[in-house]
This record gives sequence, structure tokens and C-alpha cells, in this order.
Amino acid sequence: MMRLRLALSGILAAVAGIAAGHLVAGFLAPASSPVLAIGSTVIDLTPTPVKEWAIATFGTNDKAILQGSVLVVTLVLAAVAGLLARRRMPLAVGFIVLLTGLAGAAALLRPAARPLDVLPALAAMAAGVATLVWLVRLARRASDAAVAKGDEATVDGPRGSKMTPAADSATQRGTGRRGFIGGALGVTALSVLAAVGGQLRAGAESVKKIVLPAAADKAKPLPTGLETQVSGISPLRTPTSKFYRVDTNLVVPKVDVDSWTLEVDGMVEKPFTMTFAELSAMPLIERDITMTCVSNEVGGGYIGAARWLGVRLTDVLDRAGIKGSPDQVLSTAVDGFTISTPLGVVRDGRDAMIAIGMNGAQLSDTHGFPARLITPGLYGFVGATKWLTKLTLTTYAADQAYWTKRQWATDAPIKTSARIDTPAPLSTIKAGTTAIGGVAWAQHRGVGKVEVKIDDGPWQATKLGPDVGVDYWRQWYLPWDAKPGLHRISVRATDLKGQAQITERATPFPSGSSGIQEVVVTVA
Ligand SMILES: Nc1nc2c(c(=O)[nH]1)N[C@H]1C(S)=C(S)[C@@H](COP(=O)(O)O)O[C@H]1N2
Ligand SMILES: [Mo]
Repeated sequence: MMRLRLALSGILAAVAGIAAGHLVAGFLAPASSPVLAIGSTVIDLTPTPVKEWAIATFGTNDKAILQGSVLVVTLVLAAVAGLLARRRMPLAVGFIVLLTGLAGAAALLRPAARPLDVLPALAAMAAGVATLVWLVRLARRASDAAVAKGDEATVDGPRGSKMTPAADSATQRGTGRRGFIGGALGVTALSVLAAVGGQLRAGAESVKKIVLPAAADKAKPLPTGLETQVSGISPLRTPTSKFYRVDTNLVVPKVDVDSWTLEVDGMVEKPFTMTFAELSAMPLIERDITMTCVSNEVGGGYIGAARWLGVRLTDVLDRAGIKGSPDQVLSTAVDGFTISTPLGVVRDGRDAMIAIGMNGAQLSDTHGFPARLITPGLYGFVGATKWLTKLTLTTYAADQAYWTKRQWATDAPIKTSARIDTPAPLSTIKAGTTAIGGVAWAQHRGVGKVEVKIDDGPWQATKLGPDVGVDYWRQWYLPWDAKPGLHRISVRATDLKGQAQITERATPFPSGSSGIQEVVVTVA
């Protein structure tokens, strides 16, 4: 019983600390909340193969699973601290101080940390230590009372307490037990309040509504997509709410657009800093571009097509004037995250841009408000910096970005690929006339044809949807007279130069997946 109470004291001390830290972080900087700060540090320190495994295994749940693991490990360690507190209170307190100290160090070592970011960990330390000391005292009292009654074996309980008159001991035992239970419930209730408060406060923060200027160079109206003819095909434009999100952030940065600046420095003639008003006053282009994540598996969903509004990246770089021979645009986000993009790619005439609008609206906080990079033809990790705040012209020899330091490719063109949207893998469909359909992409080269193979039949040409340019994906479909039985459907895309997609299987690391998607369906 005593052990249970002690372990519970440790666990509740951790819960109180985490909650207090979360509350303070809600007011200061949500990302400095202890569990989140440690989680972010774990993300950065995780070796690439483990991260790939986590993304492949857990998908978009990977962040929730990481935070859950940090929480569970913390609670287990805290339970140990609680058990230690019985005989060695200073050691137990030291343990809590160490744990919260780690959280503080994690918060302070984030690339864009400010000194104040240590406060949530200090709050956690204070609340954790106070809770531990108090609950352990209550646990001792409960145990002493029980021992007095002879209910609990004495391990280190004062033998002398056996002298307590038996008449008093029942009440004493009751009071002792009730004292601990009351304390534990009180700590739990306060912790829930603090954690919810911190969460509400952090969530209440939202980015400012802005009015975007019109594009000087508009995109043509988007044609009607195949989704109106073939149900189940991805819409020609991905609604922002359905657009995939991939980043290393446990907490989405909510950037204050009025104090936001874009700095351009490095190997330039005239380094400068501009405000959002200055950036959006530059000539704006509007482009339909399909983005893809390098972590997208064959047939996967880390791809989205949107209309982007922004300033040509070369317009901004030209304003600074290139000095020497840089080969890399190193871009930095407000949280210190970096991406490197080959300068040659940026300057080869493609529509690389600093986007401020997506699908007719300002960027959402999750997609990089107020400004992000978009580089047509490159995977997001080498060209799509969200929450952009700095562009540095440099060389790959001198500087490396987040993923390049982790052995991912430096120049990573999106590989040509095709996906079957309908019929769904392993689904059962009705025999008769139906359609096989999906999307295919070969950004910056353009999709030339898409072919489908059913069972061991020949590759058959599919009908392509509207052409929205080489940087955009292409919908496709093939009418199919489905006969009963089990069928295998494969798809392959070929770009406009006649280059077919790579059929050899490759994992996303280090430069994107390849291989043919094959879907098995039952026709009944
Ligand atoms: N600041 C920042 N920008 C980032 C990332 C990131 O982790 N942090 N991830 C990149 C990756 S890997 C991809 S695929 C795209 C995804 O953009 P989206 O979330 O808007 O779809 O953002 C890129 N930009
Ligand atoms: Mo990505």
C-alpha cells in the first residue's frame, strides 16, 4: 500500500509539473511546454532510419505517438522517484529537478529559443517538487496510521508508533488514508485545470486575417476536373483542409505578421530585411503547383495540388544581388528549421516563389503563414520552407540544412509516379462497367501518358484529364468492364519526354520512393 502511494506521489508530481509547465507555456511560448520541448529534441536527435520507420509505421500519428512515449517514460521515471522518496527524499527531489532541468535545457536549446522559454520547465520543477514532498508526507502519514493499527507491515515505519493507543488508531488510519486520497485528488484536479488552461490559451492564439493583393500575373481559371465524371478520383485541386501537412513541429508556429520580417543575407551585394507589407507589394504571380513530400510511399497521400500566390524568389534574390558563386539558397524558418535549395534550380526559369497565398486565401498557420517557399519540381524538404524568415545565399560546402545534415539528398527532383484512387485497394466492387482512375505527376517535366495493366494483360493507355501545366498533376481514368473474381491493377506514368517512371522499388530515403503501385480488388 505504502509503495503504491509513493509511486502515485511520484506520478502525480510529474503530472502536476507537466501541467504547470504547460500552463506557463500557453502564455509564453507553447512549444516550450516540457513534454513538447523534449519531444522536439527527440525528433531532432532521432537517427534517420528510425524516423523513416516511425513515419512508415505510424504515418501522421507519429507525432502523437512520440508525445505519448515521452509522457509514459516520464511517468515511469517519476514513479521511481516517488519510491525513492520514502528513504531518500533529497535524491527523489534531485531526480525531479534533473527531469525538469532536461526539459528546460531542451527548451533553451531549440534553435530559435529565447531565455524566457526556460520558465515552463522552472514552473514544472517547482510544482513537481512541491507536489512530491507534500504527497509523500501524506503517504507517510497514511502508512504510519495503518502501521499503528497493525494493518500494514512495517518496512521502515517507526516501530514506536505501535505504542499508539488502539482506540485512536482506527480514526487515525482513516484520516491518514483520506488525507492522501484527498491530496491526490486535489493534485489531479488542479493539474487537469492547468493543462486545459494552457491548452486553451495556446489554441486561442490565431494568426491575423490579412487582405492579399491581386496577382499581377494571374493563373488561368482551373478547368473542370475528372472528379465530376469519375467518382473517387482526387479533385483537380486539393482543398486546403485536405492538403497533407508534414513538418518537424509539435506546435504550429503562429507568426505575428506585423513584426515578421524576411532577411536576405550571405553571399549577396546588399543584404536587406523586408516587412510583410514590402514583400506583398512586390509583383505577385499566381501558379498551380503540385507539391509532394519525399516521404510519400508509392500510392501514398503526401501529395497535394494547390494554387499559390507569391513573389518570384529570383525577384527577391536579385534585389540583394548575388556575390561570388553561391550554389545554395539556405532558407530558415521562424523556429530555426532550415532547408537548402540548389541555386541553379531556383534560377533555371521555373516558378520558385515565396508564397503568401494558397487556394485564394492567406496561408493557414499549418501551411506556413505568413510566407513560405514553393519550388516546383522539388520535394518539399528541399524547397518548401514554411514560416520562412531568412534566405541565405551560401554553398553546400559551407552550410547544410536540417535534412541534408541527416544524409537526405541535396538535390531531390520529384520522381514521376502515378496513383490509383479508385477502386480502393482490397475493396469489393460490383461487376459491370466501372472506371479505374487516379492522378499522376512528373512535376516540371509534365505527364505524357498514364497506362494501366489489369492482371497479366497488356499496358493500356488511359484517358487524361485537363492539362494544368507541367508543374501540376494530371488526373486519368480507364473505363473497365469488370468481370467477377480477384483482379490486380497496376499503373505507370511516363513524362512528356517519354521517360517512364522508375519501376524498381525504392524507399523514400534518401531521394524519394519509386516503384509501381499495384491494387488488388474483388469484383462480385
Ligand atoms: N519550417 C518548416 N518548413 C517545412 C518543413 C518543416 O519541417 N519545417 N517540412 C517540409 C516538408 S518535408 C514538406 S513535404 C513540406 C510540406 O508542406 P505542407 O505541410 O504545407 O504540405 O513542407 C516543408 N517545409
Ligand atoms: Mo516532405
